Amino acid sequence: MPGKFGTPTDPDYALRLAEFEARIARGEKIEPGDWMPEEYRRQLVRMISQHAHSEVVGMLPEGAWITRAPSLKRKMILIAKVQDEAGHGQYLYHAAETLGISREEMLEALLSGRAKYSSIFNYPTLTWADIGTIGWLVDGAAIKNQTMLAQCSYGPYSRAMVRICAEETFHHKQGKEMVIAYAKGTPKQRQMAQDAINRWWWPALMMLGPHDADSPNSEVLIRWGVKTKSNDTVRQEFINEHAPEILATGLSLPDPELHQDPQGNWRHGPINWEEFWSVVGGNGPMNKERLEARRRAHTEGAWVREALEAYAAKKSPIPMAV
Ligand code: FAQ
Repeated sequence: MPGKFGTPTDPDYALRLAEFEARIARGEKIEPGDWMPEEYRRQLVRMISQHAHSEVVGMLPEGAWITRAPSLKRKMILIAKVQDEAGHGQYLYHAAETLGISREEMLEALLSGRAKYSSIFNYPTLTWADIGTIGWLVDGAAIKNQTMLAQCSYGPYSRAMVRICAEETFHHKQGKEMVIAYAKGTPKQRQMAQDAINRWWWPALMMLGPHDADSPNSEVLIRWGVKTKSNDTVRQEFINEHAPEILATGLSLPDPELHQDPQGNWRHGPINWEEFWSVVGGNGPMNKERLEARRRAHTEGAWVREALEAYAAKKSPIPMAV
């Protein structure tokens, strides 16, 4: 149930805001129906809907390989993973709906190209080794970000994150296992794994968002406990875990400046933010194909929505308005 969304022109805004911020400071969760600033609601709808779209669009690069998996075991794992991503999209659309936006509005924003989704899913999956690499790097980056968001001040988003992180941990492990197997495999497998790491490393760093100095939303999100860490902090945590593990397999990383500093942090070379903003702006290698695939799925799935509505009307004791 949507709550009351306060704006600075409300006579009691300052008082309500102080109470709201005190609740967050005490570690309480904000729940649907509670008073909240309209800007808090807007930021959450923006982030959660983008996140939901990312999960659903994120099914496409991996889904393309289900029919070409090299073994029954790998195929079963991949089907389960792609299905999990659909489920994550569902949890997240539900979480956003608690803020008074409808599923239809969110989908319309995605299909019309107005909504954002993660930059990472606009890159192509060229070989089977990309599937393991997405698990290790993309799910690895997603988990770092989402474990942080599991602490988020908005109850429904925080609880969705806890469930999602549990499943992403499996995604991450299967990817890591696959890349390690190929790194120890035949020269061809090793070459494929290296090529995939070379292509996904930088986009994985970018998916955690622009540098803190170029992140206009971070300040208010951190103030209200939505993000509890900055983009650069999460990125550093991701690199500190993944760089040494990948190097330990004997594979290399495509960053000649990568090194560990005396404090133990793995420092990276310059990120190509021009490429990032071009992808975010709709001009990445696969942006058009991804949106086209989602639009096609929506059109071809119309009969499922109609069937569900007809079934609900049949079951409903009160005749539904058509
Ligand atoms: N792509 O001010 P900030 C996954 C936009 S799930 C596109 O720093 P913020 C699971 C940003 O929206 C991956 N746009 O923004 C999986 C903003 O524009 P706006 C998705 C981006 O929100 C694995 C502008 O730049 N995860 O991978 C990106 O504070 C495998 C300025 O940026 C989430 O969505 C980007 N990478 O921080 C599924 C987690 N980064 O909206 C399938 C939730 C930034 O003002 C297979 N989201 N922008 O017009 C977040 O944690 C945050 O939104 C960040 C960005 C950290 C992504």
